[in-house]
Amino acid sequence: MFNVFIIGPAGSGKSTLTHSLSQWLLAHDIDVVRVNLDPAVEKLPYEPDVDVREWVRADFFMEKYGLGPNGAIIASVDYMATQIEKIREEVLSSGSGYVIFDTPGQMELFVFRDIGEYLISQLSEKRSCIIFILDAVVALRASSFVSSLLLSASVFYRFHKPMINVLNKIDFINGKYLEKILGWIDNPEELHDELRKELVGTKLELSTNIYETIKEYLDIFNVLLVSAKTGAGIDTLYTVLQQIYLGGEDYIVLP
Ligand SMILES: Nc1nc2c(ncn2[C@@H]2O[C@H](COP(=O)(O)OP(=O)(O)OP(=O)(O)O)[C@@H](O)[C@H]2O)c(=O)[nH]1
Ligand SMILES: [Mg+2]
Repeated sequence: MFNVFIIGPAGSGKSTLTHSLSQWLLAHDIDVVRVNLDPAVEKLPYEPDVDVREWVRADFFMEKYGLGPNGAIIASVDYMATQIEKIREEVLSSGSGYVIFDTPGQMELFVFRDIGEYLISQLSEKRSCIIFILDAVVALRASSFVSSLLLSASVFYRFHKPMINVLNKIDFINGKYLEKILGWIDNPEELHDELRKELVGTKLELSTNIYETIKEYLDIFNVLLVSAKTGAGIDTLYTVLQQIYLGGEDYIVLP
């Protein structure tokens, strides 16, 4: 089994990518198990093989304890931990091949709490990795692109697993902007130039320090361009996933 956790900010396309990556795998005769780990989602673009809502639903905590949406997700994720053995067993008995985990929408309630780290460690097999999604629509400004990469870096810092960054929704943005983002990825000095145009004073000073970190991060981690909607870039994503699968847990650096 190769476990792939899809993590990213709210609305970045985690569920849509779970759908399109699994469709791609199935079309290439590769077994796949789709796991929904979002206790609050109402509608999914795919039919999950394992669905955490079978054990825990955020709306139950809202109704029973009068919690708001975020409080209910925190309570659900905590409760999920008590059910982890059952969830794990169901995942293990659902098939082989790729196991794709679609994670909760409010990533900070899942990723940045110890319980999220515990859940992912309990669900990780020997071979596992993270796909981190950056939303192309959010990344149009240099400073927003840097913020998205910082978020990605903090996910890597948190889990220290092989990780692939994907810039999703490339179908949605104008070719001219896409070229610009590609320029930032391939030649971070262009990103620095753009930051200098966009920011002034203390903000620029701070962002220059942050830029140095991001530059190093981009040296290690490539960013793949995909569209979960049209399927563009999924074949390259699969190639990189296979490299990680064959290279094992030590395979951090991407070509
Ligand atoms: N144009 C375009 N839209 C996309 C793409 N991927 C996702 N979307 C749209 O973005 C919206 C959010 O997609 P989801 O897949 O639900 O995103 P998510 O990260 O699972 O959202 P939460 O779980 O609520 O955080 C939906 O309207 C999708 O149709 C893409 O590649 N291109
Ligand atoms: Mg989702």
